[in-house]
Amino acid sequence: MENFDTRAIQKLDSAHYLHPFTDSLELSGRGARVIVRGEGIYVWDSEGNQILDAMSGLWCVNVGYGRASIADAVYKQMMTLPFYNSFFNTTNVPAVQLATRLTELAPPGFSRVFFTGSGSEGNDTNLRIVRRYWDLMGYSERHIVISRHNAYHGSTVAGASLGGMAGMHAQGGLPIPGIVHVMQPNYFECGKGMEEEEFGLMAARSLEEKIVELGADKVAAFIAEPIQGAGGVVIPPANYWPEVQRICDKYDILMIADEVICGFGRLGTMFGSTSFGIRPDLMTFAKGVSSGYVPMGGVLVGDRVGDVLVAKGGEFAHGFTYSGHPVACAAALENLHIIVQEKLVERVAETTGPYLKQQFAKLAEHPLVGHANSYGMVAGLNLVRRKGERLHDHELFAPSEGVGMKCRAHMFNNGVIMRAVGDRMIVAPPLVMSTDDIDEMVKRIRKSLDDTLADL
Ligand code: PXG
Repeated sequence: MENFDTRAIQKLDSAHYLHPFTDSLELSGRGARVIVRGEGIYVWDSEGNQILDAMSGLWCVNVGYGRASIADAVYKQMMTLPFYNSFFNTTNVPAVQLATRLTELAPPGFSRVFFTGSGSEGNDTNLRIVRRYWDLMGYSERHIVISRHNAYHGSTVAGASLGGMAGMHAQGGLPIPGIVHVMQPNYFECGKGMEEEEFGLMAARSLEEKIVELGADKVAAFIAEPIQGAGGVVIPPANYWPEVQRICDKYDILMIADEVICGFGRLGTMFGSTSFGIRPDLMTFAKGVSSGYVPMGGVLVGDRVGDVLVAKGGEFAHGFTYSGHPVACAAALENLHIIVQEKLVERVAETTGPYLKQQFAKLAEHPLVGHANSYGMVAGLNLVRRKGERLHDHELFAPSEGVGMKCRAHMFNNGVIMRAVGDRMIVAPPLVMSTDDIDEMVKRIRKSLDDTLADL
């Protein structure tokens, strides 16, 4: 392997590179870990450490690292046509092919796609589309979008506003007007004193209460991730989504499913909405659509909205230079080919998803783990100081102790990457994992839990 001067790279890094969601001063003190290579489910750092990437990069490398066929598709497209825009009555072949393919893979009734460069831009696009839709329908008063606390919908001004992250809202006067938030269906954190089903209904009905409070004639849409990802892999109670769908139908509110994490096999279905019986009008996608090999995102537009935009809309004054970028589309096409060809969605549904669930259930026996759950290839476990009889009896650590971050550091040192959301440790591994790979991942996680416990 190539030799790297890690210190030199770190010095240049802290001098010139402002990282996303990072305290740059703190990072410059410790130096960033330099990731230099990936193959399959592993990445390597500049010191030669092999690390099992249980976060798929950032919830995106669904087909794993080192896929030559994607690199080949990208090379071929770059040499044929590296870029052309789709603005002025022009199009390009990969964009047409990818739009067609996505509508084939989507649930029935999604005939159209709007391309962007990221999930954030996808959700900005959603905000523009739903307001435009209601304008065209003659209800321009319907402009408010309801989202949920702790949702993550991106980091652009609209994306961060749609998201429900208090830390993001505190910086820069967000959310922008016309976006409001309701409860998240997080039973572990918010359901004390209630049965899970009772809590599920209450969380869903917080949406109905908000609609009634605002007036349904003011509400354009509800946006949500089928399972909240960055918010901590929040798997809702089984009765939550059916009730939310009922409420949206009752008040004729458009449903936007943010499939940026849940899409493309993560939950054992091509789109997470299908797993929960959600009937969205719009679906945001990014990440897994290209497995992160190149930036790509967009919105799958259901016919209720798409037919109106096209038939009544005239010009829709929205778009990006890189909407339908031919190279990104070529990468996504090959990535989707791999997902279908290798039956990765079926693998998650039938084999690795159930196996991951079993293994995480075993991790729940660890003295530090108060609760563990999973769905398809996302899973999380909650670190607790002392276990109680039931879910809400556990004694939690104080946030200031930073136990999750300490545990995350042990994970890195033991060669596995997990994400810490407070004291909830989460994984979203590549969908190409085998059951043996899951065993290896769980072994490294268990060792790191032991090391964290020894620290305390
Ligand atoms: N929607 C969802 C559901 C996401 O998870 C976005 C939109 C935005 O996508 P872009 O491509 O604009 O980043 C995301 C992104 C984390 C973390 O801390 C998660 C994301 C991004 C950054 C950090 O887990 N998800």
